[in-house]
Amino acid sequence: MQIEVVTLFPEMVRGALAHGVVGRAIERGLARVGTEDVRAHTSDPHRTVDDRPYGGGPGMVLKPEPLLAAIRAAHARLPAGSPRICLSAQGEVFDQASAHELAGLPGLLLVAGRYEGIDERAIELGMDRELSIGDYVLSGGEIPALAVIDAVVRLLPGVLGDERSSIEESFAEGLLDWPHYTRPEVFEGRAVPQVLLSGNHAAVRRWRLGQSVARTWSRRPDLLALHGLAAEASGLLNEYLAARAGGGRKVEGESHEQDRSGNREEPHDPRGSGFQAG
Ligand code: 4HQ
Repeated sequence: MQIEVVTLFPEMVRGALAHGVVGRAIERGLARVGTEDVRAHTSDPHRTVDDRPYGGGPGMVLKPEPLLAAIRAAHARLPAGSPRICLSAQGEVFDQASAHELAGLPGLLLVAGRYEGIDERAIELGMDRELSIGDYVLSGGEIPALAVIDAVVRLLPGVLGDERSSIEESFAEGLLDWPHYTRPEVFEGRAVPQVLLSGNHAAVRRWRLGQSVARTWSRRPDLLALHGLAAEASGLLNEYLAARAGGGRKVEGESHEQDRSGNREEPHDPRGSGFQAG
C-alpha cells in the first residue's frame, strides 16, 4: 500500500514512522509512506501558509492555495482509487472497521491540518472524506494521521505474524483484550492466574475469552452492542454475570453500572477458575 501525508511537519511524520511494527513494514516494502510539505507550494518570500479568519476571531486558518497544490502533487503519486482523507475533529470517527476498510485500498492520501482549521473550500475541493480519531481537540492532524497509518499498516498482509491470526481474526474480535502475564510467576505478591500455568490450552482459551467478555461488559458495553456476541462468548458472559450476582441473572436487558475506570469490581486475587467474580 502507498500512503502520502500532506503536512507542514514532514519530519514529524517521517520520524514517527521509523520505529516498531510500521517502521519494519516500510523497510520490508509492505507499505510506502511519502510526505508532501505544504510550505513547498508557496511562492511568496515569507512562504505563507496561513491567514486571518474572515469574520474575525482568534487564531489563523490554513490558506487554500498551497494546501490544494500539495494535495494534488501527492495525489498524482498514488494509484487510482486512493481516497483523499482529511484528519478532522468534525470527521466520522475512525475505528477498527474503518482500519480494515482502508487496508483494502491501493493507497491513501492523508491531509494533516494545523492552526484553527482549514479553509472550507480546500476541504470541499480537495478531500473525499474526513476522519476523526476521537472527541478531543489536538493542535494538528499529524498525530491522527499517524494513528490511522499505524492501525492500517498492521493489518496489511505479512506485517504481523502469528500475533494477529490469534487475536484480531479470532474469537475475541471486537472485544477488549484479556489480561497478559509473563515471568516472574509471582510479582510483588501477585500471582499469575493458575489456569495460565496449567498447560490446558482449551481452558486457557476459554479463560481468555471469558476475561475479554467480562471486561468489555464492564468497561465498554457500547462495544458489545456494536458487535454482538458469538454463542460461546455469550455463554461465558452469562456465567460471569451469574457468579457476580450470586444468582442466575441473564444478559439480555440487564442494566449495569458502567465502569471505565479500571474494572475494579472484582477482588484482585486472580487465582482459581474463570472469572474472579466476587
Ligand atoms: N484536529 N481527530 C486538525 C483534531 C483531530 C481529531 C484539531 C484536527 C486540529 C488542525 N483530527 N486540526 N480529534 O483534533 O482528527
